[in-house]
Amino acid sequence: MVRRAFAAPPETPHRCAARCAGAALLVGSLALALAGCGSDGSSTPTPGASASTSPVGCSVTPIGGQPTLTNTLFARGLSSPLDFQVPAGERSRAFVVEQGGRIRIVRGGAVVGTPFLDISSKISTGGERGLLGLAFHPQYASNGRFYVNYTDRSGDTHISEFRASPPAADAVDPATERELLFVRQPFANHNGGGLAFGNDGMLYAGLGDGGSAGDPQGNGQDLSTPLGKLLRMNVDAGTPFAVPSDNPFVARAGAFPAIWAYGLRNPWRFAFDRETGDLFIADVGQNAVEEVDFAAAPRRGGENYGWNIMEGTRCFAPPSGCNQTGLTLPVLDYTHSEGCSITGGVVYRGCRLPGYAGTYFYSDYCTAFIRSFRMQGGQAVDRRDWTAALGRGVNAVTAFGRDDEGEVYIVDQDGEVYKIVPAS
Ligand SMILES: [Ca+2]
Ligand SMILES: [Ca+2]
Repeated sequence: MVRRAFAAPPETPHRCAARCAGAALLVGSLALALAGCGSDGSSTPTPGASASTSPVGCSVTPIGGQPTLTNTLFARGLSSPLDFQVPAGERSRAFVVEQGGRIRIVRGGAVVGTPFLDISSKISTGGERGLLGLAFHPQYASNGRFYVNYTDRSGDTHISEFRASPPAADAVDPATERELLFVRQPFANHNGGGLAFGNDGMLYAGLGDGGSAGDPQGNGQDLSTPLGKLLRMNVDAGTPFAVPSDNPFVARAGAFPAIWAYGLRNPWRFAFDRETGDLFIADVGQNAVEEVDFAAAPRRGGENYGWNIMEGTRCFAPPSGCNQTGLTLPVLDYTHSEGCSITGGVVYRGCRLPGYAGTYFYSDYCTAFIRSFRMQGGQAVDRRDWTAALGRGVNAVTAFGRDDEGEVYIVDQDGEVYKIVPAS
C-alpha cells in the first residue's frame, strides 16, 4: 500500500506504549507557566483585522479573466522539500524547507549552496518527522525573526524562533534559537507541522493528535493537551510568548491556553487568506475521508472540528449515530477512492491573475491531483480539477506556497518547486 510520509505510516509506538506521564506533566507545567504569563492585554489585535501580510505592490501586469494555467519549474535539486515561504517585502529570495533539517534559499532560479539554516544535527527525520514548517514574522524585513516546527532526536515537537542578523543575511546562526513550545509526542506520526501568521499578527501552529491510529489517547477532544489542536500565540510579548487574551479557552480551568481550535487529526497544512483573514485547515483523515475545514473572518476561535468523533462528514467513534452537537463540519471532503492524504494549499491573491482571486488550491499527497475551490456564502463552490494543467512533473505535493506578490507555488517532495503561471 502506498502511504504518504505524512499520512499514517506504520503505527510505531514511541518510547512509551501508553500515555506518557512525563508528557502530561510537561505540558501541564507549561500550561501553568503560560497561564501565569497571563494575557497580552490590550495589545491583542482584532482577529481578521488589518492585513499585515497584504501585498506591497505588483511588478507584473495583470492578465484579465481566467486564462488557461500551467506550471513552470521554479527550483529543483532540493532534498525532500516540505514548505515554501517568502517573507513580506522580499523580492529576490525564496525559502524552501528540507525535511532533513535545512532551509535553502532559491535565488535567480538556483538553490544557493550554503543553507539559510541547518539544524539537521538536532532533528529526527523520515516518515512524518523532520523540519516540518516555517513562518516568517510579518516584520521579518526589520526584525529577522522566523519560526520553525521540528521533531528532535527523540521525535518530540519543538516550535522555535530563530533570528537572521541582519535580515538580509543568507545564513543564520542556529544558536539564535529561542524555544516557544515543546510538546512530547506519544507516537511517531501525526506531528502536524504547519505554521502561519494570521492577518491578526498572531502565530498559529497546527499540531496533530499525537499519532498511532484512531486517536487512542483522545487528544483531539481533550482541551488539556496541545495535541490535535490549532494553537494561537503572540510572539511579540511574553516569555516565551504571550497567550492572547481573546483565545477561546483562556478562562477554562485545565485547558491549554494557547488553543484556538480543536478536534483535529493531523492539520499538516493550513493557511489564511491574506486579503480576508479567512482560515482554511486541511485535516488528514484516518482510513476513509480527507477534509478542508473553514472559518470565516472575523474569527473568534473555539471551533471543534470533530476528530475523533467524526472523520470528515462521517461518524468515526462511534461509527454510527455519533453526537454532532457543537461540531464544525468540513466545507469539503473526499474519500480514499480519490486520494489518501490531503495537502492543504493557499488562497490565490496574486498580482498576475486577478480572475482567480480567492481560489484555494490544494492537493493529495498520494494521488497528486491539484484541485481548487472558492468560498461563497459559506459553501465551497467552483470546484475544479487542475491536474491536467498543473500536474506536469508533480509527484507528491507536500505544500503550496506564495511569494510576496501572491503568486502560488507547488512543492513536490521529489525535489522540485513549481510555479502556477498563465499558459500563454
Ligand atoms: Ca473534522
Ligand atoms: Ca516531480
